Amino acid sequence: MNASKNTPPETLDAVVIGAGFAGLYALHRLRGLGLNVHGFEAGTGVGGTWYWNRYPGARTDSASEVYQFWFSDELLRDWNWSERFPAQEETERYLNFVADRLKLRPLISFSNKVTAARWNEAAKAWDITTDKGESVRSRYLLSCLGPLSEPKVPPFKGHEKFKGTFLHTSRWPKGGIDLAGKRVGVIGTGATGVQVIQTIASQVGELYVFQRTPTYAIAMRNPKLTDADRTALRARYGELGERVKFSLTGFAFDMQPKPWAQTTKEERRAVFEQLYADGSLIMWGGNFGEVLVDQAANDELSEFMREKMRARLTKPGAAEKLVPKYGFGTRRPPLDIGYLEAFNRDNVHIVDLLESPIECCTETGIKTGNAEYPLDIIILATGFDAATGAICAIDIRGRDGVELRKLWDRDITTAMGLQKHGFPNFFTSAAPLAPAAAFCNVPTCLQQQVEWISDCIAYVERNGKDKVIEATQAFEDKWVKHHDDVTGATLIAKVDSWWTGANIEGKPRRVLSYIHVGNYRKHCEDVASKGYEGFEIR
Ligand code: N01
Repeated sequence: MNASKNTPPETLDAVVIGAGFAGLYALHRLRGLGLNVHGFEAGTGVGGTWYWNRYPGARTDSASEVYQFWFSDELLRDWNWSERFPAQEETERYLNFVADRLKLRPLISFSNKVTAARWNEAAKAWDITTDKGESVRSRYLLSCLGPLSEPKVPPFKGHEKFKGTFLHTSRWPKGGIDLAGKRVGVIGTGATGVQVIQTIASQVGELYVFQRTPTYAIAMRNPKLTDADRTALRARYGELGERVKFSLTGFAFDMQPKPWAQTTKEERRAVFEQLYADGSLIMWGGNFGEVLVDQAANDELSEFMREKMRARLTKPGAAEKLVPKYGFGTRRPPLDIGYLEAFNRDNVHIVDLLESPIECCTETGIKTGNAEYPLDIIILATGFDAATGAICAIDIRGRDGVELRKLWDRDITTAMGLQKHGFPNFFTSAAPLAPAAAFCNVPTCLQQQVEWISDCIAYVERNGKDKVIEATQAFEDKWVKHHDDVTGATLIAKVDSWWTGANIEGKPRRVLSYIHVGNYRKHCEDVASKGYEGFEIR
């Protein structure tokens, strides 16, 4: 033990799992409290989502000016974004820049995956083990695993027989893959599938897109930023940093101020056109609030979006397959750069799995109910076991040996997504029943959660006799009820998607994310201002 400079001491104040946005910030904040803190990261470097998702075309759907840390003037001053929606390489580079500036690397054990954590009541601490045989004891344990880190790999029959390359987008090799001239199959058309398909369509020989549910696509507007643009944006950082905090979705825009019922159809159309022209998620998070809860309002907006999509498709029959029937915004709508136009190409073929599902993989490709597709490469853009998957991949046992994954196998509940009753001193970010699980510009929500958690730990350090904090069952139940009341009133609750846990077989159904970033923040601030009401400190 303690052989390398990154090896943690065996007894720690805090352990942070994951070195993405949340993990890096948590290490910085907890070290700032004077705690002895250490991070474990499964990857070889920092970046989290932006380390793992290096598939062709990966980039943010959030504008760079709101996809960054707000707490440090120095970081804001010294980092120069090159475009409005930065690509994976740039976002990963940004997080490396942050890790270096804050001197966080020596605090992290890389290539070290936490596999188990057990609450030790006698020691009032967590006993944590990793796949590299590290074993440490820590008073606090923080999950900073991100909402979308556990890949969903559907058990396609016979996939092990396939002789070509078979991989999930979030496990793309660092050196890339030679796609030139190859016969490639992409399964899945969510935000990831969209980016892969639009990027590789012109590189591959033949591209077969295996689609089950079509996706909405908002044409992205992604200008390169000039020095003048950056100067103008920097001048607004203070204002933008405040706006993201209390918005609906953690972006620097909010829903339309005028109620739907007080506008005419023509006025609404003008608003839709204006939002669409921005080429960003303002089309979704800056639209009329009614479209999230009122079917008739949602139908009108959905039809507008369908029109926009149809106008981009030229092949006969393509629109019928590619234009969604479900309501816009009830699943996460991706931004795209030529996704729909890719289907106008002769080498891109849509395979409609609703007509004929995948039966199996063969040695040479994919077989559906009515055809066989010879392929060199199969790309799974099949998504993630969101919000719970990565946490449940760790064997976490709380008081009396209770297993977290067994609880969540029955019902997914938390106290504000920050703690779970029965798991003292275990804090979660991007966990269910908080906006960071899905319905948020994620860095906004992760920063808020890390700040709340670190302030809470500082409070417990000062006020707890044993320095132990745990959400009460009563508080957790109250939050779950409130969460269900808020989210159950939306159209999202009625639609199958990863947002409702419906993409994973057997996963208990619940809208995973709390809806309304600003309201969530107010709830969190209220709890803290009352001495962490709803949490027992001992
Ligand atoms: O995953 P998804 P994702 N057979 O779950 C299909 C964020 N993100 O990785 O809907 C056939 O959305 C599935 O079909 P269906 C963003 O928040 C952000 O694309 O289950 N198909 C669906 O089409 C996003 O929402 C960015 O019928 C199967 C697809 O696979 C989230 O990550 C970029 C299947 C999965 O779509 C997740 O997006 C990328 C099966 N057995 C991602 N199983 C940016 O910010 C699944 N599918 C830019």
